[in-house]
Amino acid sequence: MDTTLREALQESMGSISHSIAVTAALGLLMILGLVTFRSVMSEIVLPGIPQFKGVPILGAMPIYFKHGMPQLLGSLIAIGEDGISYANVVNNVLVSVHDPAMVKEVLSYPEEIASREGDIGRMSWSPFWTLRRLIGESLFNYVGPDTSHHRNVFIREFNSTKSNAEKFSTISQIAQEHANMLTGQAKVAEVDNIRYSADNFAIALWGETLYGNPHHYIGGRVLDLSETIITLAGNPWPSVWYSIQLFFKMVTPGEPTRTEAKLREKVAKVIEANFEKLEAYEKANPDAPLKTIRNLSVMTGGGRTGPLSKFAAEFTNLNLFGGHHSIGLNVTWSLIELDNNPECLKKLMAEIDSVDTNDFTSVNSKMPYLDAIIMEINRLHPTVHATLRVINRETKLTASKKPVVLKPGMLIYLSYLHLHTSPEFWGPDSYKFMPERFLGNYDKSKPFMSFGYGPRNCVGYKFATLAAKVYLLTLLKTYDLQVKEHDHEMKLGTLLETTKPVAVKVSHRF
Ligand code: HEM
Ligand SMILES: *C1O[C@H](CO)[C@@H](O)[C@H](O)[C@H]1NC(C)=O
Ligand SMILES: *[C@@H]1O[C@H](CO)[C@@H](O)[C@H](O)[C@H]1NC(C)=O
Ligand SMILES: *[C@@H]1O[C@H](CO)[C@@H](O)[C@H](O)[C@H]1NC(C)=O
Repeated sequence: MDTTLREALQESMGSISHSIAVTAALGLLMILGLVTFRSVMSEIVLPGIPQFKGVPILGAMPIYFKHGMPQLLGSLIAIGEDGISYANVVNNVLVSVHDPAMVKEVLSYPEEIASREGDIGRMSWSPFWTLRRLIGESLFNYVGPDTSHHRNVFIREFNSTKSNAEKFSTISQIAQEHANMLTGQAKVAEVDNIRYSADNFAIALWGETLYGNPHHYIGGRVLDLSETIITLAGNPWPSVWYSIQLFFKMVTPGEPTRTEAKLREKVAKVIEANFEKLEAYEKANPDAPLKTIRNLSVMTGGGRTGPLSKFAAEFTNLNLFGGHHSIGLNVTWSLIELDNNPECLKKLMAEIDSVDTNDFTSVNSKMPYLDAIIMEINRLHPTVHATLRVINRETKLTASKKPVVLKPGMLIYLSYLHLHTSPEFWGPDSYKFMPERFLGNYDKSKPFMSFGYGPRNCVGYKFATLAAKVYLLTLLKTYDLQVKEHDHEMKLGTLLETTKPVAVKVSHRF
């Protein structure tokens, strides 16, 4: 974690140092009676299901607060042989569901039964509340009748072959510009962290596609903001502080705290600047096709000029959270694995050199080995490594061997990473990078959900995949890449990160 992030986190904790914050928060919760021995210790809320007890008195709480959800989830998965286990943390019940059939069942629940945030009156610790306080409403937390209309608008814009074909030349052009930037005029360069280059590519791509602003990445403001938002959204502390402030009636349910409001102002500034770019672009190019944010706005009731529709305005904010790092990390992991697996790289280079990579149809549908590599990267290193749902209405988990009744307020955590990598589902080679698994008529019964599953799965799959493919193949076509260190490991933050920067030496191929 870099200093900006740490600062942002500390700011969100009211600038108190970490350990004091932990002690103070625990003390407060105890005093408030929110932590009772009953809830922390051992109340049996799911009879017959393994419960993670953690340490004496405090239960699973220290692990959750100190190490975060991914670590707690690891401990829960380790004890839940039948695909389910749980822990109590303060007055929350965290359930890990990690059997493929059960995961699919939970992700298929209609919103009346489960949603990402749960009931505002109950105010769960779902991190999606934090996300909403930081960026406002978005499709992520929508429930209700507008949802499917909004999903369809996204799908038409980002998940159709036709709209991707229209975006292809922009993607290729931005990818080449950003690849060239790695060395400037030189033949060889040392890149300290290829992830930042890939993130900047993604930011520039969004800037150009949405607003006609390919310089969106310059100054690092967008990268900083989006990193802060992502980190805060995956951290338990904002939820803890929020619940304390709620208790003292210092905030209105759902409204941001003062520090969160400051971050929102920064978000608003970035968006305002982009909107100015869009209007300038539109004035200068009155007959050009609509930029994507305008298109989204028009499709949802906005005008061809002037303010954006509510839907489009929400997406401008959501865009600061999603789509940058996921693409950047993706490319980063691809380079690491290709560097470790030279025979795969060789096959991929043969494919890249044998097709016209300037042609959309070739890239989209005639590069099976590149597709297999992207799939295998998504399997082994799914950027979105976990998600959760909050139970809104009591329901039976029918896919479970033992009877399980999920109750309102329970937080159900689902680890995509576990489903993708456990030898139980993928055999003894499950941790090996083997793109060949995804060639030809491969077995589609294995649990593979890097873009989610069910009614609230990802609406940006095709665009994201195309962008990652094009950037990766542009890098490989332009350079020989040498990843400097060979001991990169996964770090489970909000997204799936690397434990350290990924330095790469790039040398022009020709
Ligand atoms: C590599 C890139 C990406 C990955 C790995 C990814 C992954 C995911 C996953 C796993 C979910 C489901 C989360 C859950 O189950 O709670 C999701 C949802 C979503 N994604 Fe993506 N995504 C990517 C790129 C994009 C892009 C480019 C867009 C832009 C349109 C996008 C927009 C969304 C939205 C709006 C949702 C929520 C949909 C809903 O609630 O109905 N994603 N994404
Ligand atoms: C990488 O991108 C591909 C395609 O965009 C996506 O399917 C995958 O989830 C991403 N994986 C990583 C590790 O970022
Ligand atoms: C918006 O984009 C979609 C998908 O690319 C396209 O079919 C539609 O014609 C565009 N709408 C406008 C108003 O440009
Ligand atoms: C997006 O397209 C892919 C590939 O065609 C498909 O598997 C996926 O279900 C689509 N996603 C949505 C939300 O429509």
